[in-house]
Amino acid sequence: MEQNGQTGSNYSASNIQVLEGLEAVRKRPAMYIGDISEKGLHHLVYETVDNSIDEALAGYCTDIQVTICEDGSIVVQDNGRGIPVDMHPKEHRSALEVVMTVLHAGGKFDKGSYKVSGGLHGVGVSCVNALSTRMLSQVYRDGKIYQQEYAKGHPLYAVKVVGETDQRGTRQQFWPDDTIFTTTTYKYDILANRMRELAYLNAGITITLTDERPDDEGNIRKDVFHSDLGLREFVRYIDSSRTHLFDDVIYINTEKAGVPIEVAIMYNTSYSENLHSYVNNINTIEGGTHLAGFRTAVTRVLKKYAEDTAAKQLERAKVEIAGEDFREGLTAVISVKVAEPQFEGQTKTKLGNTEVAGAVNQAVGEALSNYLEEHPKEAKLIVDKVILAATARVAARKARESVQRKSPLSGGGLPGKLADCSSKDPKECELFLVEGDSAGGSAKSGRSRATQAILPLRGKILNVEKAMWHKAFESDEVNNIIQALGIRFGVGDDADSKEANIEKLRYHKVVIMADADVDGQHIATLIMTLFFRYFPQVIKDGYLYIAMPPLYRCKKGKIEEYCYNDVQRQRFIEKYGDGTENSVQTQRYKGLGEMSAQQLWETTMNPETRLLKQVTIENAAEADYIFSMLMGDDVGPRREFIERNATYAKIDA
Ligand code: 0RA
Repeated sequence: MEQNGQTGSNYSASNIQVLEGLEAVRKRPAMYIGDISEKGLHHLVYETVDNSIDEALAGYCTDIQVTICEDGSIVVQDNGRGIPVDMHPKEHRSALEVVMTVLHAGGKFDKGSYKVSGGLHGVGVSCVNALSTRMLSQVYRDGKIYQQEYAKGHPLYAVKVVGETDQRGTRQQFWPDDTIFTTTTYKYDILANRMRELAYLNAGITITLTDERPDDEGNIRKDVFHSDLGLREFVRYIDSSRTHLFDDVIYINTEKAGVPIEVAIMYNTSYSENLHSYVNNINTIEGGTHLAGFRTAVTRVLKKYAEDTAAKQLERAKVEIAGEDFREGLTAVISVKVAEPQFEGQTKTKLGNTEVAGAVNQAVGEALSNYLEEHPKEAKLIVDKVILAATARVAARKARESVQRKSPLSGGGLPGKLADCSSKDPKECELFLVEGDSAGGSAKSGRSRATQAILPLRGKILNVEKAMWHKAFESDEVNNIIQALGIRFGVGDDADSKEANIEKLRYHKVVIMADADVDGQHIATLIMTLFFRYFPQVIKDGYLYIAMPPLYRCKKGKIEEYCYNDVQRQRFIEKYGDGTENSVQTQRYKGLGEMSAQQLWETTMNPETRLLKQVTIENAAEADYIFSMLMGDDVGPRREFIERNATYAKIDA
């Protein structure tokens, strides 16, 4: 049965303009969804889920089911009102078809929700449609099931009724186009992290994620994400491996100047500041006016409170307190809804709307002063911590200065252990941080001297997750890394600042090169922790990498190949052996030290043949949680995480 009296044959004729719109998406997909790699692929799901979240925020939907199907397609189903299917007055087509085929058509049904203009999301489900070989939309409404299918965004027939139902809602299924994306394999963990985040950001909604692709043991995975307390539970989750300064979550949920503002704050005994900010459910990695408003409020209120209640203590400590001291050990999630957000910055994740700064400043200021007045015991713990932070910050500067005095550095202020490259153009320079002196020696003789520098590291570097700020600057290995990179702290007026300045970064590739065993992974994690906590900008700008040395050298007669994982080795055996391991010789590399300089160059350092993994922060809140969990005191969750993620553990077993 045909809805709307239209037939398939004369159907697409009047819609040339629409199809051109979707062609543009296929021609330049990156312009619409960021990129065509794994990231863009997962974006298709976020885009689709966003529409269901909007329906939930409008108050009509409580459940969202996201399923990775066995055939690699994705289903997003909600129990909302269902996308309207009636004739669109201007377009002369079903509203569903307009939503599915017209760029940005979602806005035409504006429910007064906070839609995103530009930036990452909000491009509309029509983009998902355009980038899928096939898409199937079903609407459960008024007792009927309506349906339309598409190929690369083109409708295959007019919306039709295919059955009856007593359900309500929308079901979207799509098959991502493998001629567009570099990969079409969905990763459960990436989706799970975003769905968890969305559940925390939108209290009350239940998001169920199911992976129907069986794993090695034939099992499927499923998680139900739901949070009644929203951001209050989110900060607890992020800080669950840290020791709380006190148990309370300071919580703010209000509206100022028409801006809905939700903030949850926890203090812990660590030495880092962990702020996670969102605008319309989008993680604003680069911060912006909402974050600035938050920081200003915290500094203003705590400073006044400390001066009013702890004047003597401040005098005795003899240190000037800086803004960042008020935020040491502070974890906060800040979520605002902005009707017309302006996104700026390199990755368009920095909020530009100036009116939001004042709104957040006021909201947080009021709530925080009230909290301090009503909770003097907790307030004192915060003030003590602030004074300790200021003292440690000044000690850190003194430690840095004394290191520089004690060990006059080789020419240009570089550490003696560094074998630098001859080029001085950071864009083409690479620094290898190499585990152990012997591998360091091989790397030095194997490298391409013009562009590759080597810094050998002695064993495990300091775990900065557990160390106070100034301890890091007393560590030789940490100082060597900072000096080799050309990173400076305390630049400009604020000589003690903890904020790293990477303007003079000397290498645009910093490569962690560690053994492919448990110890090597630990060392790599320690180094990543240092970068993540002390100079995260290096990671955000895409400069940090991990070298992937081969695990095996497989040999059959004259044919020799390096294999970087077990799958490659298996392929070699199948291709050249008789299918069993016996005809093929395998050398397993236990460490970098077992390779000659020539082998190390060929397999791990030569830009033509090597494999590098780029370190990225996909989801900062999750990274924050994982680092504190991996590097903190709690053994249980760490073991669980390692068991689930460590492939090398299987090899070594
Ligand atoms: C506009 C109006 C109405 C529903 C929706 C949009 C809607 C869109 C999506 C996208 C995914 N799930 C959705 N659920 C609902 C309903 C208007 C009405 O019934 O009065």
